[in-house]
Amino acid sequence: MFFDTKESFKQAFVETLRSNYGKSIEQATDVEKFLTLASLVKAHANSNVYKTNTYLEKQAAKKMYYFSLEFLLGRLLTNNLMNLGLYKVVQEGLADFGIDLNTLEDIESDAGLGNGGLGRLAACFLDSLATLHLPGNGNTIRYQYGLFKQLITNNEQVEVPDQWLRYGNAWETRHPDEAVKVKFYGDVRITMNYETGRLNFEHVNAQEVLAVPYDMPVVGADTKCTNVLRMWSAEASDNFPADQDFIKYLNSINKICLNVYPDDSTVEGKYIRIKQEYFFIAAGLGSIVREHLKQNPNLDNFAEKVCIQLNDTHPAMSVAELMRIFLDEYNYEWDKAWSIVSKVFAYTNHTVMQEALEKWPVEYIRTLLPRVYTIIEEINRRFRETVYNQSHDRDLVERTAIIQDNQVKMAHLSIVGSFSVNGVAKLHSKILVEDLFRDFFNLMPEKFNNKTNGITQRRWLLYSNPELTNLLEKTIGPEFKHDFTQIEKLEQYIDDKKLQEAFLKVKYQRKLALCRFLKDNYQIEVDPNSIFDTQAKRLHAYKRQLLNILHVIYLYQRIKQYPTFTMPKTTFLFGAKAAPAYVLAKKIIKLINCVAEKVDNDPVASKFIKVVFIPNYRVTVAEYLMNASDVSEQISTAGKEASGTGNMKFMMNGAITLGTLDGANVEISERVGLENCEIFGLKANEIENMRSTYSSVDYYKQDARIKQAVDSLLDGTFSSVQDDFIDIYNDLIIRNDEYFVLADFAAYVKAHEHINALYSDRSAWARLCLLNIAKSAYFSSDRTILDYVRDVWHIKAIDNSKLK
Ligand code: 26V
Repeated sequence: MFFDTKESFKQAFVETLRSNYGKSIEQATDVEKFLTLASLVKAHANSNVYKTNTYLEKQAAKKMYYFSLEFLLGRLLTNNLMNLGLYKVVQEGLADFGIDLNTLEDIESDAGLGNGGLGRLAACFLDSLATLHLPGNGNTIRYQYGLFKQLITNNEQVEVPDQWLRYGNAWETRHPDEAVKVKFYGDVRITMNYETGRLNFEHVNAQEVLAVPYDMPVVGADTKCTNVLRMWSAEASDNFPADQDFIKYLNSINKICLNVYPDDSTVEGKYIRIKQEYFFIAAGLGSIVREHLKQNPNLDNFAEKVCIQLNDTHPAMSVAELMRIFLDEYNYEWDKAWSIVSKVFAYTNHTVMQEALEKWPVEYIRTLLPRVYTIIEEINRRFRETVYNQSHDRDLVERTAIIQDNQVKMAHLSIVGSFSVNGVAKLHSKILVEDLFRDFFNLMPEKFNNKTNGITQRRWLLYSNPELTNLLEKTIGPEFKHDFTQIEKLEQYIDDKKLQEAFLKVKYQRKLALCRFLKDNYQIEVDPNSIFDTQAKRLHAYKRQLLNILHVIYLYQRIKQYPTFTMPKTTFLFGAKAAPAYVLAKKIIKLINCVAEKVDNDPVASKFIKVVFIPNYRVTVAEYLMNASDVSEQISTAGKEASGTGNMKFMMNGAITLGTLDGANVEISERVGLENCEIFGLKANEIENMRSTYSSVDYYKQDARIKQAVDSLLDGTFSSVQDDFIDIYNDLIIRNDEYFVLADFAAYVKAHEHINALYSDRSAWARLCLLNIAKSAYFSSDRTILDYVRDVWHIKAIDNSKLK
């Protein structure tokens, strides 16, 4: 039921509650009220989907599809109400019924369909695409469970299932009539077509799975343009051989969409992962091709109407699958098919970490996807030939091959099959062309480009930090809310003492909001008058949470040893999930919690420091945490963090970056100025030059502070369990500290001391924070999206006034 005023909302709410649940407001539960409200908002959004699609059909417009195994959406109610401009109407309407909108907002669970940065980036991109009236849809898996929920028990991470669908997903619509059949296993039957003189390839004896789409509207801000996130779910197909065990069949189908990134350390896990990857791209391509053929006589103009962004290599099999569709289903010749298919895909790389670069054993892909495998083989054969003809360099042919050593290299498949390859920050893209993909860059330099990541200022500033938004609006007017480049205007006011005071007040209010959140949800008490120094991101050795906690240990030891030691009271906040099979990362989580406990129980140390590990870090936690922080810890080993996006969220909310010259920190420091953030430590080239000669033991022996902090890992200070942290010790001392933690320790201590000095001058500090906000325009995902549109996608904005 449509509403756009308070009165029409109230009527729709009462009637829908009655027709959906047979209840009045007094009788309904909060969950029923939430679901009713969400259903009204969804209906509103879907009517805009209709308008958008009708317009796009008429225009025969080109569309972009973002293929990603992860979309870390978080909650959607606030975001959708705000973007639709209905927040106030609903808030006031509910208040008339005595219902607090915040209570309903808190019912919604996070859609945690992703691991971290890569998935959240995809969600920010969807928000910007719709807001900029651009036709860009998402394509992914409808996971039954999101990323695990993290509990901290006895200071350790424990994983439990994230039941995000417990109350159903209020935003989705199931479209069983648009299902696509996806085939696994079986054989390839090759027959001769005597009429055409060509070979026919058929995938036979396959296990067929039905991919059923669920669509969620993606609402833009102040526009009717509404895109769709299509999530695929695996179901049983009718086409099932009667002689097989159907329980086995059902079990294997259920595993495909069971959860985000199942453990792939086992053979079975790897098969499921490959199934997931093929499942969502085959379904996605199937429906895109079907859609195209409704409006076009054939696929000849496919690349003019469709562009597909591959979010990392997880959807890389798209290249081979689209070739299969062209060759086997629409009888294209290889060369013609390739000339079209290779103009459809663009690939984004998100990591240079060797362990994270996907390679699959040939045998797995051949077993699971026999026909697709033969196509990958042919792409590989032709590419090897091209490289050889171009270079006569057999080593180069081996290095760039797609199939090599009985493995399929998904990054190579992606590069060969795409017309564009990009990194996600300036430094990262430089490392791609100079190092990781150097050979490819030399062969095809025109494909490579950079697209520095961004975040949506709507979720990360306007909606989650209303106090700062109000202050900014009072200072520079409302234009920045629609055109974030206008935030630059703030720079002219940063010396205004009144504004500085007002900013510090806002920051304090946000600290109080975080304190309340921590108290209500985790019974954690934090002093809002302390410095909030935060590191929030996945736990990984290269991100160096270990450097952070070693520094806290060092402070603890100073406090205990020197009665005259003093420092501004600081709360060190951590939020981090470790992969369930990542033993070292889990130990670091335990260390952080053990240090937290030790400090809490020490009356002297807790005067100066407090350590907080926030359990179950997720989008909703980040919405409280980022804007309450004073210091943003971005301390990865230089050259390892592709971009980082948390760094941008902190900056936009007026926190000072304490970081290495890595990922987007480089561009943050360029924009705000080196003197207005705290950059420390070895640079990427210095790390590379040091790698062969580095000896962590030397640092350990020569710096008494390091020795004392590291020794405390073994002497029982932080755990009564014998050798509890010996793995961490060994990693630093015996395995020579792969991520240069000890090499950067001294510089890190100094950087903190400098930050403390800056913080003590409240007016100067506030000025710094305001300058950071003013310089954050570049890190809006609106800017990133416009860069992709200009250089890669070439899609056109919809004329909002024509959406009726
Ligand atoms: C995954 C893994 C998994 C296996 C163990 C090692 C390892 C190392 C890194 C990764 C990351 C995979 C891709 C990813 O999430 N990259 C992140 O993408 C963000 C958005 O572009 C970017 O801001 C982060 O810097 C980057 O780590």
